[in-house]
Order: sequence, then C-alpha cells, then structure tokens
Amino acid sequence: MIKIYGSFVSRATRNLWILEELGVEYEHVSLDWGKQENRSSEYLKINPAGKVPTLVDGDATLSESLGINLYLAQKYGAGGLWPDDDAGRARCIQWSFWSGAELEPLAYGRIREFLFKKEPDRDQALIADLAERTGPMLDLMAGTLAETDYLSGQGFTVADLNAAGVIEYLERSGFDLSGWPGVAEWYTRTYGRSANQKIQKQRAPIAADMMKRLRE
Ligand SMILES: N[C@@H](CCC(=O)N[C@@H](CS)C(=O)NCC(=O)O)C(=O)O
Repeated sequence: MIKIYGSFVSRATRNLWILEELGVEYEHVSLDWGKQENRSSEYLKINPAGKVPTLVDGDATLSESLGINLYLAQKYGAGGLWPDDDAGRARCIQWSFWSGAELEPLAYGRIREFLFKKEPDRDQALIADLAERTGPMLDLMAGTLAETDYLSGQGFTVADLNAAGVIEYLERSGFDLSGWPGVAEWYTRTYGRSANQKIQKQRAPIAADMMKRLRE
C-alpha cells in the first residue's frame, strides 16, 4: 500500500489531499518535524535529506511534495487530475514547476515570518519585499484564470492542486488576495474541495498544538 511520511503540519497535506481526490488507499505515517522525528536513523534510510513528505509506492520512493503529486496524478488519475492530451499534461508540469520554483520561495518566506516569529520580531522590510514580488505572480495566474476555470484548461487537475497547496501559505499568513478576485475565487473553489476539507479537518487540532509549542 502507498505510504506517505509527514505530519499534517507539513507539505505532506498536499499529498494526502491528492490521494483523497484519487480515492486511492494509503497509509499515513505522521512524522512530527517539530520533534525531529524526520531525523531518526530509520527515516533517513528512506529519505537521506531528512525532509518530509516522502512517498513509498512499491519500488518508487520519492520526495518533493509537488513531484509526488505529479507522479500520483499520472499513475492514478489518467483522464482526470492528469489530462489525456499532451498540452494539458504539459501545462500541469509547467504550473507545478512554477508553483515550486517561482511562487513557493515567496510564499514560504512570508509564512516563516508569520509562523515562526512573534509580531515584534518580524522583518517588516522582508515582508514588504516578498509582497511586492508576489503581486506579479498573482497577475500571471489571474491572466490565465480570466480565460479558463482551471489552470491547465482541462477542468480541475494536479496543476490546480499543486498551485493551491502553495497559495495556502499566502492565505494562512493573511495575504490579501482581494486585489486578484479571479485568483481568490479559484482558490476558494479549489482549496474548498471536500477531499481537501477532509484533510484540513484532521490537520486543525494538530496544527493548533504545534503552533502553541513553537510560540512557547
Ligand atoms: N521542496 C520540498 C520541501 C520539503 C520540506 O522542507 N519539508 C519540511 C516540512 S514542510 C521539513 O521537512 N522540515 C523539517 C526539516 O527540514 O528538518 C517539498 O516540497 O517537499
């Protein structure tokens, strides 16, 4: 059976979400990075980088949350989360790379300030700089979403799931999306899917507990 390593307060939620969308059976091995469980010698044998998430599916052992989702979509979501046509699949890859390489450094930089620091310790100049650089990214998404309901142009696919999994960091850190109504509406529609809500419900109490420990 597929195994996903990583707690609900980690990028593993992106993989748990897609598995729920795909209706594939899986086992969730919840490793708490706040307690360094991802650094145990046992886990380092599976993922020498010591990061979560990791997926194990038969012979495939993979890291990188967005790459894991591309794999799962391709293997289990043909014609749905993974479009049938070459151009649709290419756009899924394009938006996934864009999400990880272009958007995530900005969104993660921002959430680090809000998550790991108390208000007086936050670097306001950095927050302002990240916000300024995030604007053009959202303009780009808005341009695509003005023409099509979902990013790949093929209905809801792994492209949307991966991008929404990164935009989540903006939303959780209070970034105001109202200047990009098309993106905000797409995000609500995408992130609000029942498969994700199932994961988010399980995440909420664990996240609250972890935040309390981080702030102590
Ligand atoms: N680009 C990687 C990032 C993985 C990553 O940094 N994971 C964090 C948790 S979300 C982690 O393992 N942190 C604990 C550590 O680095 O010790 C991905 O998308 O999977």
